[in-house]
Amino acid sequence: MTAPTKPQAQYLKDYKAPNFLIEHTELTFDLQPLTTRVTALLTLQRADNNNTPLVLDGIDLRLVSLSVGGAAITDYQIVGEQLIINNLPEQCQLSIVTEISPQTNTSLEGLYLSGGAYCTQCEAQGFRKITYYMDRPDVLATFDVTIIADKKYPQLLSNGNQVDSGETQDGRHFVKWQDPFKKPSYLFALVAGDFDVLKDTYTTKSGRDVELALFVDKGNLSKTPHAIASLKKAMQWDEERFNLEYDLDIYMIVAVDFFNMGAMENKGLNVFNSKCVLANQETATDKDYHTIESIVGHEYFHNWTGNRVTCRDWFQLSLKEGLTVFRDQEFSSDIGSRALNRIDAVKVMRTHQFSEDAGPMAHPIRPEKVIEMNNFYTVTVYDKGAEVIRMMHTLLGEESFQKGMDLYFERHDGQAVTCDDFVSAMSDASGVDLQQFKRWYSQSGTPRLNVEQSFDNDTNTYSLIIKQCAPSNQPENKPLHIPFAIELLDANGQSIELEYKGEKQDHVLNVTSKIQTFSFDNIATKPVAVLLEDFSAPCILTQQTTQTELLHIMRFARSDFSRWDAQQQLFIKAVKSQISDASNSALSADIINALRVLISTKEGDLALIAELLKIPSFDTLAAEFDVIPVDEIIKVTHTFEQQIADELSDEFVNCYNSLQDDGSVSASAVANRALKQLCLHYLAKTQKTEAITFINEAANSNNMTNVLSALSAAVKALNPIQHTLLSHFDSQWRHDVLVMDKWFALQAMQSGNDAIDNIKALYEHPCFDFSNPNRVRALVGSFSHFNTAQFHRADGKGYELLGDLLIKLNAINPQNASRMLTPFMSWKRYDDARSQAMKQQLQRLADLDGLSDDLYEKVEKALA
Ligand code: B3K
Ligand code: ZN
Repeated sequence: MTAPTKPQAQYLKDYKAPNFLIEHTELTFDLQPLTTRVTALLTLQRADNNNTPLVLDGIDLRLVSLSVGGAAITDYQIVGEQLIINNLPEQCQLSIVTEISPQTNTSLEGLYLSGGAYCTQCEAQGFRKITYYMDRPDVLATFDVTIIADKKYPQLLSNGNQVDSGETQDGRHFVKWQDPFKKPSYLFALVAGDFDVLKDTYTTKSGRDVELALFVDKGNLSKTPHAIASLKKAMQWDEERFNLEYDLDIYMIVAVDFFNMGAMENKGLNVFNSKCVLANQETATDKDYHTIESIVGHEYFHNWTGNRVTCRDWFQLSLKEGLTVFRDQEFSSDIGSRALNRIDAVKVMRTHQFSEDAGPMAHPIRPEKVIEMNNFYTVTVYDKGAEVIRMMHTLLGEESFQKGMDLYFERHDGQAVTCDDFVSAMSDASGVDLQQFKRWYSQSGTPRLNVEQSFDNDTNTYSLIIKQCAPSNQPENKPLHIPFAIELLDANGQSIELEYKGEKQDHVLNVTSKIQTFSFDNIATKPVAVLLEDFSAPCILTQQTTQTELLHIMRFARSDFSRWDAQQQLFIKAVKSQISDASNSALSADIINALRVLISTKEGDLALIAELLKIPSFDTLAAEFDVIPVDEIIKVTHTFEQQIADELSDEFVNCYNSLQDDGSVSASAVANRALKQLCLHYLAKTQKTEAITFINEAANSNNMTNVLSALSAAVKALNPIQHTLLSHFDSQWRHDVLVMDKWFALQAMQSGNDAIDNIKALYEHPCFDFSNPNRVRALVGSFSHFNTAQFHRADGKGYELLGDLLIKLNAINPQNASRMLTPFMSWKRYDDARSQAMKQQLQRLADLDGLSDDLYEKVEKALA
């Protein structure tokens, strides 16, 4: 027996421009579940001067024929996943006929048949599962696509504009599409199915009418208005803020049930996971509404940042993803609450991204080595990538940033480019030197900033000494250019004008060296400093701030984000202090009073108040420790929550009663529900008679936000009412799998000792399906991420459950398996017993025959 070959890594440094161009691609699909025939006609043009062979990528394809100008080609080899053709002329039309089997393709990559529809997913390298091709983002071609299928699939869709349709001689039908914009293969899409369609139109700023079409499974039309309204908002926002208009005559979105991620920005034909499209008040929560709006926006914004200008190679993924996340965050902030959106983004950074950056999968936002590209659609490339764009925005200001965007499109429209090209456009348009800043693209790890403050009473000078330290896992890192925003507050909570020696100072400090001092004078008394205001850089900040100072910031900072940040610090300090000294067993009266003021006065944004009353998540607290004290964190947060619930129970009842809910999705109704939900969360932990009344009332409402807040409060508080509520929910919603995902997620939170057995029993539930990523994530993903006590059980049974699942998913859907593996990546951060038990599961995977590249890459790094 020969040992399986080790998957090969690709390196950024090895990039070579393609030796052939594909100027035009014609594809004909004859759709059949087990044998779909794909005929590809590629118009090739040699791009080098050597007689190098044409190397095409292909996986799981049956080659039927290969010819040039009608003559069969014999001078070729198939080696592994490549088709190598020798001695091709300078220019030619290459015809390739292959066969594939969509029905047996459970990887949800390439062309697959599921939920009764044919669908494709080509990013990053799925096109090679459809036909032999130069499946790389820097090969751009125009596409003509003909789809032939049985009439039970009335809608046959692809990119661009429909140019022909009709019947075939054998009673089937066909549709032909042309996409006039050159695109790489990863943006190709095909969908064939029987859908309901919601149609609409949008008139662009320059007066062009664009047809909008949203395709959903039959019977779901009532759940489409929010997505289409979101699309129109996104189109208008991109015109107003970025001066970018849509370019084709039609924009289509198709919602499918089987999808590996949220959505995909294929040119003119977005494919969406149905959970990121379908919503009405009965079935979707306010959070779902927000997510849908943001993802619809994200995919739409890709039309310029990703499609019109794309990536030269996959190492540059953040070029389109970091930038597009920045754009979608700005969209959500402009049309909603900027503070809440910032809080959400920073939570993701501080929990998931910082932990990725500190663990075995740490990579710069522009990675340099990749085995399986799908493993690099990460919080680092996306969210840290967006923070890097945001820092440039902070350094340049909105006006210059927009000039940079204009220059970027002027230079690169229709091209496949690099992150360096983007930074050059920003720097050239603004005159801001971004040379040192570019290190953010090549250095991984989270920089630490140690800040010391001093105040000189004699000169009325206040100084900040900022030390920039390389992350401990990247000791060689060079100093970064960090925009460090601050606010100084006086004793009355007023913001102090920043000046030094008679000159005004900007509130964004340019930190560029390992150690730097910034001084401000003309300050009467020692100020309270709000540091890293709005999280102006993705860094870990260490500072000695007292509880009194944090309460002052929480009350007075001009940035609502920073008020929340101070609240987080207060709780983190309290949790740490209790863990290190059990005699500090309660939150101080000052903290409780600050919370009491918030809930009683209800001043400002109610959704923000709800955030200010939440204890930091397990992940946020875990990030504070080198070795995560699982049991202690669970115990202390439980104690603190109980204290807040008991001491403020009257306030929660009053607050709950005072909040009106008109059932709409207006910002104020959403904020009201958010605060009601918070009240319910605490009240469920008390003996208040109102608690059960409120829970029942919310659980029986016809608004899913209220229903779920009742169920979740009951489950988390171990309130016996949970059993009746859960079983009622199951019988009410069994017909709607997306709603049932919420139920699976609640079931996954069960904290009794039979939690693992419950989950195993739920594998048999009629709605559960291992091949559907939504189901798997709802049940086992929620368990491993949020049911901390049971997942991290001392007997290792929680880890074993995940290990068993990963082995199963490795064969069904490696991409989903790899995503589900994440909790094991930080195994070294737990106590000995837990880390050994997690390692054992990783070892099981390492020993598995037929381990996918996706899992191999992460398991190998984790165990290294
Ligand atoms: N570009 C896609 C993600 C593709 C993931 C491939 N595994 C969605 C997005 O970021 O918009
Ligand atoms: Zn994206």
